[in-house]
Amino acid sequence: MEDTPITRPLVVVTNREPYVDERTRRGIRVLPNAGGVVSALDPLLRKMGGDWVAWGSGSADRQTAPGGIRPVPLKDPRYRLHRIYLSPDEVQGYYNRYANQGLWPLSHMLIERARFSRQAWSVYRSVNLKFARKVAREGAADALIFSHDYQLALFPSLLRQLRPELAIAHFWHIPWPTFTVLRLCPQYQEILRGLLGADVLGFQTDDDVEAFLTSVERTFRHVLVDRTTQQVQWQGRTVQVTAFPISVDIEEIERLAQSPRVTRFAHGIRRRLASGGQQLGISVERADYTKGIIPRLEALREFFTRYPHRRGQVNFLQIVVPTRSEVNAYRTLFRQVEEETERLNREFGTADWKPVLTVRRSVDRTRLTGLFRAADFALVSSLFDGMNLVAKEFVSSQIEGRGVLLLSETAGASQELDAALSVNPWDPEGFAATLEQALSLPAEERIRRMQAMQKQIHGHTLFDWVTAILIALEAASEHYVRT
Ligand code: ADQ
Repeated sequence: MEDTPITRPLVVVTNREPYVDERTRRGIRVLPNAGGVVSALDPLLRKMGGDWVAWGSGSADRQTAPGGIRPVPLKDPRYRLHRIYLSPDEVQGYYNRYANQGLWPLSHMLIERARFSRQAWSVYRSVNLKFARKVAREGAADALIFSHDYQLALFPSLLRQLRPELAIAHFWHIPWPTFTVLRLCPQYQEILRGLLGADVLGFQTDDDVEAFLTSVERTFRHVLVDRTTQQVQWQGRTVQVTAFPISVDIEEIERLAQSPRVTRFAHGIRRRLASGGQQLGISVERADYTKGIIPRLEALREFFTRYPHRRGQVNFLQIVVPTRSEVNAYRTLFRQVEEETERLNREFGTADWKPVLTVRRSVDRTRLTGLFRAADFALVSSLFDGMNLVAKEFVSSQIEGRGVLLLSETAGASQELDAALSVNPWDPEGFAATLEQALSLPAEERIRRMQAMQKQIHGHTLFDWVTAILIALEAASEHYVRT
């Protein structure tokens, strides 16, 4: 990556670690965590050096981290990964229960799925404290602390209590719920107090910022909230609350999309799934109920019913990777997706055509980019989504510009990618009609829309995102009087 304007030491704090070391029969295997946050922060830390604090979840994690510190990379280290080890009870209470069964559905406003308990809350709190103590012990006085997401909502204020002078930015990757929904969480006041320990609080969209500021105003009547500057006066400090929409490394994706390997793969896929006038559609996600997979299958049923001439003309490839399988709701969803897909295929499929093909695992970057490049359309049907990086990855991979993006109105990405065709996952008939419109779009129109979205992403890359947050943090932390 290009030169970074950040000069102070950086400490990144996340729930998931960037590299998991797993014991296998053939020795230790390093599994990189391929999510968007890691791909933004790992190159930055490799360049700047620094520290990353995260839960050490791999079976060989202790072995590769003497004294809890694992150099990254192992040979020729550039930064230090500090691992926090959690007991099975801690993982259950903090991660599976409070974070994933409580805050996750609540933030996505799927309240009937949310479950809270005081017992899980107390584990959540104690694990957040464990993270805060670790950083408090080791963070340099001038460090920039950059913590993340709903698993660590209490971390900023817990760290602030231990080390009041530290500069802390916290980024919330998922939607912020409306106050009416937020207050259903029995601990919502503590969650707000926890986050307000930061100097900079980042959200994906202006709507999230607005919802957060409203929550603060409604909860703490005497606290000053300035809508113009997006600042909250909190316990003698100023908290800057701003939207920093996360993005992708579009240059890297374009390079990969143009590589001979991806080109060969993409051509092969088109020969198999998009020949003779057929169009190839794609969806990629973790099997999560927020992604609207079942509503999308309903929309496809509607589509093949209303537009029978499209039968045999569309191949739809859904790539769903199982996720959070310790949580019941996720196992059930994965089964439902299988059942619904089979039903659809039985209903419309013929001897030589299946409307929906399923890949049930994680796909490597080369293949994923090849599939995105080869596709004629992508369906992003989230019920609610903080941003949705898949939408941006699809656009970045589309070097021929043949693809059409159908994007849920309620995904954060829809606020930036306005040349996509928007769909409402709750409206199967409308969704089906928009898909029909997409398939009929002339080539020039597709290219025009795609180029507009690519231009937008080039102007707001993943590195712009990191840099903007850290610059805001440097600026914000100069304001208050250090104690
Ligand atoms: P997620 O809910 O995980 O992220 P998303 O933003 O789409 O959703 O990111 C998923 C990432 O995993 C993408 O990079 C995607 O390519 C990859 N991925 C998904 N399925 C895959 C598969 N089968 N094989 C390989 N890779 C796969 C959360 C929030 C989002 C927010 C991000 C980042 O829920 O709203 O955009 O964090 O802030």
